Amino acid sequence: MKAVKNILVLSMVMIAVLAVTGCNRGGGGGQAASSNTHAFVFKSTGNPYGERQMSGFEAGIKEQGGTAILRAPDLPTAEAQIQMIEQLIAQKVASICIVGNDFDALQPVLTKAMGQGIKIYSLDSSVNPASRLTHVNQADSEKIGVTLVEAANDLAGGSGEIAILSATSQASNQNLWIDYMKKELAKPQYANLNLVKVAYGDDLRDKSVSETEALLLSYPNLKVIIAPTTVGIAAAGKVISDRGLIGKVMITGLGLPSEMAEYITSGACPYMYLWNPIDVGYLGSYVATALTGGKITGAAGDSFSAGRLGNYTITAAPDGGTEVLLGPPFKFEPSNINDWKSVY
Ligand code: RAM
Repeated sequence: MKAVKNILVLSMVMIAVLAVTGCNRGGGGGQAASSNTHAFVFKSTGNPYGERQMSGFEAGIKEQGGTAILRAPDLPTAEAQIQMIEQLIAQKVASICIVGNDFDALQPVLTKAMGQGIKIYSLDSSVNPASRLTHVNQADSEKIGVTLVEAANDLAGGSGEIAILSATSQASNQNLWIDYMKKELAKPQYANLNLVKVAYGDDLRDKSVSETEALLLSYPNLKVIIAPTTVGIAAAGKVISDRGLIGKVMITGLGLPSEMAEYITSGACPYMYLWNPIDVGYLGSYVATALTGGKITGAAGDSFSAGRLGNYTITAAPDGGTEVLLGPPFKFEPSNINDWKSVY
């Protein structure tokens, strides 16, 4: 009897923990949340980059005495995120941080949320300016595009076929970076670099593997794959390594050091870039409380303090909205990758 009681008590504690942390398992709609409950909706489950962003967000909210609700749909679609946001509106959360699966499609549900006093901002993958108060941008978007073209040019030796392996075709962060890559590639100094295809692995491991294989099959002379997604670059690194193509086809892009260390060391990916995804989420948590606490409205010029990261000022974003910029991207290469692979 005592054992049964213990199990019951344990189950109740676990249910309480799940309700607090959100996860995707508990916390259905309808319950009233406190004014200090802040939600984070990522693109999809099973993405280690997203998990790190969420852990930074949760740590930041907790350190400010609030409650974090973490959500992500099984597949990276706007429809699934719309359902989640409807639930969060019913739960009366104070703020929602959205990593958008579409730039425009979430506008009706996000404006509905804002109409009910919920502070909405995007992070990582932006939603359109009418759907948000501000956006937390991990790094300057143009700089990312330019840097990745410079890297591809360097690895290709100034000429030949290159391809891009992206996330979903609707991902606004990847699409913006790709637009800047195309603008850069149009410059005369890249006249001998030929972008043959933009493929979409949807930030799903298996699809990213099969899209890489299809690229290799269709373009036997391919020299470089740029993957501006951590899921895509890790999948491409694996395919290149498994097929013995190290040195023939080179990978670069945006990757997690923990997933890419072996490919950077082997030369499959001579170098790549990223920022600290834990810090992106942590910065988001301070945007949440600055908005709900009335310290900022999301307008350009607003300043706030972001805990251990210091002070930030909101600036005008290229899309006509506003944004908060975390900082410059960092280059990972053989000489430093071992220092970072256990950090994120
Ligand atoms: C993937 C996601 C995410 C992006 C990183 C670089 O994990 O698409 O949105 O910022 O890559």
